[in-house]
Amino acid sequence: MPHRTCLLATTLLAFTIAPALAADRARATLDCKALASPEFAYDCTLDLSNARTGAPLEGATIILGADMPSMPMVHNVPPFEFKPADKPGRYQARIQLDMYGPWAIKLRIAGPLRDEVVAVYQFGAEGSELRKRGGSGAKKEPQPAGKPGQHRH
Ligand SMILES: [Cu+2]
Repeated sequence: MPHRTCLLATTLLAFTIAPALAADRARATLDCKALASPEFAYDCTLDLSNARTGAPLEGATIILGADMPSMPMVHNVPPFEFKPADKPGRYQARIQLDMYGPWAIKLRIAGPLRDEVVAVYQFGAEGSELRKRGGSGAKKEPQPAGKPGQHRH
């Protein structure tokens, strides 16, 4: 048997097996509704599933961290922990931010799988709206020229 054929077969086998060994990722859908008071407080519902199989993630531990991508280190929002809600894969948490605007929400997930999901949501008087699904390397959004002061404290 020519050595080259053998090597090719081994390579193909490795590629076939690789996806099954890859760590599963979580798919997270976050929806927050503003409370009447206090200001900047939200009731958040999180639906978690296995991104590959679509199966709901039960028994997960989820810690939410929030920061403003345009102003790192300015806000000091404590982490919030989600509690299981009314259906499999659903969790809820009450969070307290300190202003409206775009927040990078980081979800640290442990339990049935381990993952970290980051996305930017716009938080306003009604609730949250997904702006941008993030990877791990948070890219800075270009500030529109001649429109400063969008982010005042
Ligand atoms: Cu801010």
